[in-house]
Amino acid sequence: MKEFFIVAISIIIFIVIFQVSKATEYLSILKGEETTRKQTNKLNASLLFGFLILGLIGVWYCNHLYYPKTLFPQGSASVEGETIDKMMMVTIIITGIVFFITQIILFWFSYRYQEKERRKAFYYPHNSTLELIWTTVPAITLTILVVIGLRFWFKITGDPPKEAIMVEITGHQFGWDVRYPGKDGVFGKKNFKLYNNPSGNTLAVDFDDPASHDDIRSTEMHLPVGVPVKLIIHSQDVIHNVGLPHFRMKMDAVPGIPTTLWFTPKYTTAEMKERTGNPNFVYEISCDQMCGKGHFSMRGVIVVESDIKYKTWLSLQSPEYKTIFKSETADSTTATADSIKTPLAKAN
Ligand SMILES: [Cu+2]
Repeated sequence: MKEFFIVAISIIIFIVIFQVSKATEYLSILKGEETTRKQTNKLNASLLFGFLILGLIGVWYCNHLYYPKTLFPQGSASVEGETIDKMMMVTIIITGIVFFITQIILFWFSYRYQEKERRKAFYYPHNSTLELIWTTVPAITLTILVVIGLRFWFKITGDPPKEAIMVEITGHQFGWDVRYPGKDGVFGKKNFKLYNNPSGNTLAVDFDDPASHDDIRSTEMHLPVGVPVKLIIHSQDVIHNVGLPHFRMKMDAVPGIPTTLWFTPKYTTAEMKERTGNPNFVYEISCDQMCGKGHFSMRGVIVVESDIKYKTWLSLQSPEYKTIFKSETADSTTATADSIKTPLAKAN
């Protein structure tokens, strides 16, 4: 609330100053007085200088107020995210230096070179050397930044280390479903035609594929700490986005086109609770793509834990196949592919 009033008061002060200067300007035009015009000019020059000082204080104050509330001071919770933080810092430093130099010069010049008696403007229309410098230096700098970013992009969307685990995440309006490949390490095939809400097969898994029989489905994602994880990302309806701010990762979930991304969690959820001093800390999956009226509610949770805890959790999960075909599997432990398919075919 305090911040709101500070912003509101700043805006009101700005509007008042703007209106006063505008009124003074109109008055001088109406009166046609040379002295009033000169006074207005002087006032404008001083206001511009004041704006520079206030602006610089504002930049410092906002940073002081809001920086601790960002996720930056926590550091990246994934090994790969450290590179993102470094790239971000380099970009902020480079653009920050340029910002301060250009803004200070802009407002200082407006004040320093205001209209004065017997002062004549210096005519300086062109300088090829200067133009060459301010075109090539930013072009080279941006190219270097883009190349570093692209190399990183190819890394995290490429093949993960051999020991990586695979987790599938599917977005829908409005929530996330997570699937693990089970003991065989292979995901069962999917076919959108098999989507069946009443039976619970909303991920459209083809249960004719034996690889699907040990696949585990969950609404919460559990990950072991220190082990690379490759996310295979799907969407069932519109474009969503798997946003993992603590890990500095995000990737679009596109219907029909699976996307991937891998990273290595550095801290367990319990460690993050200590690091942040927040006993309620959870790793969050936020949908980073406006995907409809319930977009705000697409919050998923990732639990990062020790390898043992992760394996224990996984072993306690019942495969989706068993959950969906409870009655069939209870009758016969050797359910055939046909008997599995029947209830779906009937429901279709
Ligand atoms: Cu979404």
